[in-house]
Amino acid sequence: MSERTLVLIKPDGVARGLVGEVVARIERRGLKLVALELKNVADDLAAKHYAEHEGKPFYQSLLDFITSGPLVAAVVEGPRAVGAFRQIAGGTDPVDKAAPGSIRGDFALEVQENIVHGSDSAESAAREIELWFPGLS
Ligand code: RTP
Ligand code: MG
Repeated sequence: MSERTLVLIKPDGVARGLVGEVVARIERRGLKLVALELKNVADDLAAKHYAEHEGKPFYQSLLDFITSGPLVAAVVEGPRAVGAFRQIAGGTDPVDKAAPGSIRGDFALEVQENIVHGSDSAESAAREIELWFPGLS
């Protein structure tokens, strides 16, 4: 059964010219793009997106980072898209958790500047897709 997930290519990924690389990996896996947009993110959207992290020590730094420059937001669709993209992305910490061959394991060194976001469950995906692409059919 097909599902959807929200992918962000974070400002570090865009600044480093990794948009094509990330999109190629998504498509190579067999997942389909159903929405794609370059965006400058307002503070309130960033805060809603990362609401689950409010109160954590890295929260303000994370909001500053995610609003620091343009990012690419995308909706990606396919069988088991949520888990498949998390696998392509690799673990949150690019050195201790992300395997070589994953996006983070290949391109990142720091836990915050880790190139991509992917929804962590079907429920998160539904919430995040409505936040970033309201009314997408
Ligand atoms: P994401 O939400 O961006 O897909 O990443 P994730 O599920 O792998 O990790 P999550 O725990 O949701 O954390 C969200 C983002 O916050 C930054 N972070 N910094 N300094 C820190 O200890 C720390 N921990 C997390 C990362 O950018 C992480 O992707
Ligand atoms: Mg997360």
